[in-house]
Amino acid sequence: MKITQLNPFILHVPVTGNRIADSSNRITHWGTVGVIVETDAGLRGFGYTGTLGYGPADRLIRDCIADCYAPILLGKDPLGVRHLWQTMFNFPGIRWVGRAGVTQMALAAVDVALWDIKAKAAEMPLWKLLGGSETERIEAYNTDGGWLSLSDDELVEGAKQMVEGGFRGIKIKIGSPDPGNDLRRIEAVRHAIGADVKLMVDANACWDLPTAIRVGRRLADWDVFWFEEPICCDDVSGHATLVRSTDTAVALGEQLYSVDAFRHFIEAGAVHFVQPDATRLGGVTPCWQAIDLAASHRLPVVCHAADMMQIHQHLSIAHPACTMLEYIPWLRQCFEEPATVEGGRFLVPQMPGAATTLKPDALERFAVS
Ligand code: 0YR
Ligand code: MG
Repeated sequence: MKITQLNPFILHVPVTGNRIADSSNRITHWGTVGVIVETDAGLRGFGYTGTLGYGPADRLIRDCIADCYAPILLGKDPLGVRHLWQTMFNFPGIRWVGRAGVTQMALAAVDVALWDIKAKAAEMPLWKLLGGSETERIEAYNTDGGWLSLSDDELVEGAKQMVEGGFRGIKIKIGSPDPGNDLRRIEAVRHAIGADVKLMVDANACWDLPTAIRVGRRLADWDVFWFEEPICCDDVSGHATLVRSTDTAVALGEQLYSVDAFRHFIEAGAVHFVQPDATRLGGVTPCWQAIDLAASHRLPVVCHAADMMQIHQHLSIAHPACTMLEYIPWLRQCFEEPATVEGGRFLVPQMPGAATTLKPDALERFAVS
C-alpha cells in the first residue's frame, strides 16, 4: 500500500452552550486540525489534534502537515507507522524547530491517521489491533458540567444531572483569583453528589506553588479524588514539592509533548494520575510508550480528552494501565461513530479504524480556511 495524498483541514466546532471557561482559557469553539491520508488501496485515514480554535495557530499546524510531513510520507507504506513516526520526528530540518508545540501536534494528527489506516487495513477497531478486549468497559468521568463560567447554581444542578445520567465521576474547574470561591464550589458539589461519586478538580496550571499547597491541603476534606494541573505544567520540582506537602493525588500530563517529559515527572515522584494526550504528544505511537512508562511505575493512566475521546477510547480499552477516561462531547456531530457513554461507561467502538472517520458533512459544516 502507498500513501498518495494528504489533505489537511481545520474545523471549528461550537462547544457546549457556545461558551466555556477554565482558569486559563475561554472558548466558543473547539479547534480540530487534522488530515485525511489517502492511499492507493482506497483506504482513507483520518487524524486530528485539538486546539482552542485560534485561526492563526491552527493554520501553522495545517501548514506543517502539508509542507513538512506530506513530502516525507508520499509514496510510503502507511502500515509501517512506527518507523514513519521516527523518520518524521527525526527529520533534521523539522527537528531543529520542533520536538514540541506546532510540529508535535501536526505529527500527532498524521500519526493518528496512519493508525486509522492500519486498523482499517486489519478490518478491526484500533483497540483490538492494540490488544484490547471486547469486555473492557472504561469508566467515563464528565468534565462538561464543571466550567468556571457556570454560576454556583448551574454547577450544582449540572453535577446532579450528570450523576442522574449515570456518571460515577465528575470534574470541576477551579483556579479562581480567590481560591475561597473554589473551595465553596467544591463543598457545594460534594454535598450535591453525595459521598460515592468521584470528584476531581482541575486548576489548568494557573496557581503558584504556595496557593496550590494551601488549596491542596483542604481538598481531602471533600474527598477530592485528584488535584489536576495545580501549577505551571512544566514545573517538575514544584509538583514534587506539592506531592510531598499534601495528601490528595496530583494529576497532570495534558500539556506535555514528549515521553521524556513524562519520565521526568514520574522519576521525580511529581505525579500520580498520568494524563497523556495522544493528540499533543505526537500520536498513538508515543502515547502508548508514555502509558507503558506509567504502568512500569504502577501509576494509573487517565488519558486527557477535551474532546479527543475518539482516539483515547481505543488506547484506554487496550491498555490495562488505563482506568478511566474524560468525557467532553463537543465533537459528537462530526464523527461516523462518536464515542458514547451509557451507564457511566464508554461503549466499545465497533467500526474498523480509530473512530476518527468524519461524517461527510462535517467538513461542509465546520471547516474554516
Ligand atoms: C479548555 N481537561 C482540560 C479545555 C481541558 C480544558 O481549555 O481544553 O479545560 O483540556 O483541562 O482536563
Ligand atoms: Mg485538565
